[in-house]
This record gives sequence, C-alpha cells and structure tokens, in this order.
Amino acid sequence: MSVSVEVAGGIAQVVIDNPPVNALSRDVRAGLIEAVRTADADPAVRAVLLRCAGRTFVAGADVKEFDLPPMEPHLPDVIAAVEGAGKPWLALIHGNALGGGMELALGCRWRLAVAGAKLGFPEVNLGIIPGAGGTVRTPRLTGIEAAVELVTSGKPVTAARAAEIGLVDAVVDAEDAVAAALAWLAAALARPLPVALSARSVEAPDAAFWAAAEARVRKAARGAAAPGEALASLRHAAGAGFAEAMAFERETFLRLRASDEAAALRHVFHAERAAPRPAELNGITPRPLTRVGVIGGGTMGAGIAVAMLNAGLPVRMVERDAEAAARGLGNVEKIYRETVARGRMSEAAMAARLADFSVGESYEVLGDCDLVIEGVFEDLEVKRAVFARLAEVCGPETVLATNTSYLDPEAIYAGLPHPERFLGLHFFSPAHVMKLLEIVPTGATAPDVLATGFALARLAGKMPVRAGICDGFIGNRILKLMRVQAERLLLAGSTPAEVDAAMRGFGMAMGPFEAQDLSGLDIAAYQRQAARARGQESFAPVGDLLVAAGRLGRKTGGGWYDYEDGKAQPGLPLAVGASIEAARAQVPAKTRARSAEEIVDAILLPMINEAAQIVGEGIASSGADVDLVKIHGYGFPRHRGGPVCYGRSIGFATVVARLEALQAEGLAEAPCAELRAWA
Ligand code: 3H9
Repeated sequence: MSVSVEVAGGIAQVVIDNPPVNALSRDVRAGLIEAVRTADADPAVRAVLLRCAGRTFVAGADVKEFDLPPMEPHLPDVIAAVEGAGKPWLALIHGNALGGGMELALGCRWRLAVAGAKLGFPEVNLGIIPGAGGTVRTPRLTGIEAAVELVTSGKPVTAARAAEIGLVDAVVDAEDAVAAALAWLAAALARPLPVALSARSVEAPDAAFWAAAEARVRKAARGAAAPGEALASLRHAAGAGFAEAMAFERETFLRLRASDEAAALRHVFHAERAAPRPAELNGITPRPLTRVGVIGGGTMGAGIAVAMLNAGLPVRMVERDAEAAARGLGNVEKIYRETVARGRMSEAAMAARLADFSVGESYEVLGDCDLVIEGVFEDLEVKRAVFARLAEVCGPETVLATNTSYLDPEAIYAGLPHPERFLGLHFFSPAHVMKLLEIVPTGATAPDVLATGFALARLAGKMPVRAGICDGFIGNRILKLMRVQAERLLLAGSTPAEVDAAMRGFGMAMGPFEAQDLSGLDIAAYQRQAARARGQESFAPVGDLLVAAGRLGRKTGGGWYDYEDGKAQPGLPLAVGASIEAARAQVPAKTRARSAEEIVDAILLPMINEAAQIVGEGIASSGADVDLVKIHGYGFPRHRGGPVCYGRSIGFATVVARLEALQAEGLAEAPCAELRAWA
C-alpha cells in the first residue's frame, strides 16, 4: 500500500510511501481518498498529519502517467476531498514539495516545512501549468505577487523563504520533525481553524501590474508558452471565483499536457535522468575520486579547477613556470571573488575552497592524484608533451584526461603507457558554470575509467554525454555546420541581423553571428586553419575576410556587428557588406529575401541531418544524447527538446523533403541515410 493510516493520541498519521519521490500515481491518489474516509469515519481522530516516507515529500504528479489518458481519481478531486475533510489536515514537508505535491499541501489547513526543504511549482519546466489548484490556491495564500514569481519561474524556494511569503505556517528542525509537527498540531488545534483556501479571495492587482508581469515573463520564457499560460491562469484566478478559476486552470493544463512543448520537455526530463547512468556501465565500479590534478591555469584550466573544488575535490594545478602559475592562481581567485561579489558565496566558503587548492610548476605533486585533467593550449605536440610527463609521475591507477575540443584523443596519447587509463573529458567554457561534459573514450579506455568520467560528472553536477571520436565530437561538429549554414545564408541574400533575429525567435540564446562576436572570430578561424592544415575543407568565406581585416568581434570593437559602449549598432557594417559581396563574387549564389521561418529551416534542418549522421556513425549513442549536448552546451532552447526532438515533432519525413528543397537551392547537403531511415 502506498498510503497508510495509523491513529495514535487522537491524530491520524497518513504516510505516503511511493519511492523514489512519492509521486502522485493513481495508487497514491486512491489511497489519499481512502485515508480521508478512514480519518473522517474514526471518532477517535481529531486531525490528520500528512507526511511522506523516504527522502522527500511528494515531488509532484507522476511524470510516467503523462503520456496516458488522465485516470480517476483526478488530483483536483483528491485535493478537494482533503480540503473538505471533516478532520483538518496538516502537511509536514521534508525534501521537496513540488507541483502536485505542493498543491496537495495547499489542500491541507496548515503546512510545516522541515529546514532544508524546497517548495515550488516546476510545471512550466515540463511545458504545463499546475493542474490541481496551484494557480488558484497559491495567490489565495501568499497574495498574487509571490504566486506569480513561484508559478511562472518554476524555481523552488527554500523553507525559510516559504515561511516568509506565507506558503508555510512555520519551519521545523529536521531532527525529530514528526514530534515537532505533532506538538505544533496540538497547539494549532487549540486555535480557530484557518479558512480553507478555496473559500478565500484574492486582492486583484491593477492592469499595470499585469503588463509588467507579462513583459517580464515573456522575456524570460524565450519563446516557451507555458510560463505565459501560467500567468494567464493566475490572472484569471485573481479575478474569478474559485470554481471558475479551477475550471480555467484545468482546461489550460490538459491542453498544454498534449502540446509539442510539453512532449519536448518530458523528453528532456527523461534524457537528463538517463544520461548520468548509461546502461553500458551498469555494475562497473568507477575508480576513486579524492584528489584531482589540473594542467594549465588559463580560462579553461581555472574553470575546471573551480568546478572540481566546488565538487569537494582538492585540486593541484600545474603550470609551466612560476609566472604562469601565478596567473593560474589569479584566474581561480578571480572566479571566486566574482562569485562572492554576486552574493552567491560567503568569504568563508571561498577561503575554504581556496585552502584545498595549490598551484606550482612541479609535476611530482600529481603522484597521489586519482585523476589529472589537461587543459592546455589546443596543440597536439604541446598536449602530447604534457601526457608524456604525466605518464612518468602518475601510477597506472591514475586516470588521465584531455580537455581537447577538436584534436583526436587517440593521437594525443598514442604510444604512451597504460592507454586504458586515458580518455577525453571535454568541458565547456566557463567550465565551472556550463553543465555539459562530453566524455570521449578512446578504443583503449577501460570501462572503469569511462565509469570514472561519469562519476566525476555526477559529483560535479555536470550533464555527461558519451561522444565518439570525430572532428568536434558531437557539439562542435554540429556547431561548425551551423556556422556553415549561417554563411551560406549570407551568400544567398540574408543579413547577419536577419539570421540572428530568426534564430533568437526560434528560442536560441543567441544568433550564430552575435555568438561569434562574443567568443571572438579568431577562435573559429584558428580551428579552420588547423582543419585545413589537416587537409579538411572549412567553409567560411565571409568570416575569413573579416578575420583578415582584423574584425574579431566585440573585443576589437567590431566583427559581424559594430559595437559602441559594448552595444551592437543597428545596420550592416560597411566592411561586412563588402566582405559578403566579395565572397559572393567567389561563391556565386542566387540571392533572395527569406522569411524568419525559411532562415530557421536552412539552419536547423541541416543540424538535424548532421545529428542523424552522428548517431548513424555511433559518435552519439542516441538522438537524446545529441539533444542534451545542444541544450546544455550551445543554448538550444530546452522547450524545443533539442534538434532531434524538434525534427521528430515536425516529422522526419518533412525534414527530408524540406532538406531536399534546400539542397536544390544549393543551401544544404543531401539528407543522410540515417535521417532517411528515421523518416
Ligand atoms: C505536476 O506535478 C503537475 C500537477 O500540477 C498537476 C497534476 C494534475 N514522477 O531527479 P532524480 C524519478 S508536474 C515520476 O534523479 P534527485 C526520476 O525519474 C510534476 N518519477 O533525483 C528518477 O527515477 P530513476 C512536477 C519521478 O534527488 C528518480 O525519481 N514535479 C518524478 O536528483 C530520482 O530522480 C517535478 O517536475 C515524478 N514527478 O531530485 C519534479 N520526479 O531513479 C521533478 C522524479 O528511475 N523531479 N522522478 O531514474 C525533480 O525535480 C527531482 O526528481 C527531485 C529529486 C528534485 C524531486
């Protein structure tokens, strides 16, 4: 039984026990209805304490049921039964009270949060809105302002904040929380019963409040629909009676549940939970991780060092000389100082992290590290020299990792001893912030070494994705293609501003040209140069001309755009226009104006094709893995589910047909065999 009732001292303790997170599956909902009946029918019961077994209170509706038709009893009815019960209910919240879990707590007359608990409405992260009174009861408890923030952001609040905004009545200590709750309940029963939330009203704010809220929510949503729908439901709830507001919310919830956005976000939800524990590593014990070495203290090395320190792993950094070591220390300290300045860390916490950090020039100190990550300049010979030195000072049990983004890890470690302990760990800049970690085994990497890469990711809160070896692995290979498509569009008549606006309209964090201006055009140019030196083609006729003219992006005051006081200026810079014309003379193409939708197609459909090719070659284990890479490393809009999920939503057969049309225009390659198979 996932819901049990035990009566003692006049209190019925209703306990939900549905591991792993006490989700409100059909069984639990039925059990709660039964518990209401049991408690109401027992004359010995004065009140009910609702709590959960295991590590958390209810984490929400059961996501596994979302692809099935709604099943009775429906959650709104269950919560109505709790709220309307003859005996008053108190919810004791530990761990998380999320979504439907929070709504269930709102059906109770009182709520207590255990210190450390998180409470909120993450529904918008799943492309839906609360469907069991979250948008209706919350404003009746906290007022509309706090409710808008909670429900439209999807971000949970701490127990302390929940008490501040009135979401819970009090916070209790984790130690002996049940006894504390029983004592609190005894005192509460001596006072008048609070009015049920369904019987309360909301103070309706004025139109200016809603206009400001709408603008804020639209901006943060980056094209996702659910946050705006949640706001509309809250607005309705503030103006309408309880029953009407509930009906409006439910109708919106059911409509959104069936939307492409919700399907995409559920896909991401499941992919994110599967990625850190790939089935191929079941039963394989990772090597221990107690101390990490980092070679190189530049932007990448310092970011990796901070990511490791934040994961609780002491770090020894090695640089080539005293001056570089001092710079490495400076870079690490700078990251922490900025974190403290933003109020995200205390001085004491910074000092504690830095106490675990040392930097020097000698490789000998790395002898007792379990893992050493190389983050030096992207040059094969430089990297090979680092690993030759590491192989001398580290025993065979030490895992050695390269953070290369384009070089072949096999070539980096070729001929060095114990190749089974070597792999690629591709972090993304800034490494202490970005979640994505591409884990790149070579043909020789041992399973427990690969498992260590995944264990490290879990420890550091990274999103690990296994990638095979090819130019750019998964993420940069698709990025390169996206840039090619963006330049093809320029030759075919679009402007950088049109391309960027279309891609932002799709939901990308940035357009391809503004992103290059931010990172610096020289970085991609260097990679193109290296690729050409390896005999590969690298198409960037306009980008090459801009780099040759010294237009490297924001840092030189101009790249694809001109900048003044850090702001991109409107209009096509003369130099860019001239470069496009010059490139068109070399690579003739028919020019015409294109709609935003056509631009998005010309960029995204080839990306989907490349993703299919990557899966077909075995470079990625699944389309879902490609999606995680693009979402967590490249600003792909989460609510579109990643390129493969997006392709599935429009239909792979449609993708093939539209790609063939682009191919006929000279704007794309032919659809690959894998994509045709998907179609
Ligand atoms: C909702 O409530 C709608 C209502 O308003 C309306 C209804 C009418 N269902 O994340 P973890 C599984 S929408 C089923 O690794 P953590 C998860 O798949 C819902 N299963 O743990 C995994 O399974 P496995 C709103 C769920 O400690 C295991 O639990 N709620 C659900 O890092 C552990 O998960 C949310 O969106 C679920 N709802 O984090 C909350 N949640 O071990 C989503 C998790 O087999 N959940 N599982 O792979 C979370 O945010 C995190 O899971 C949580 C724990 C913070 C709770």
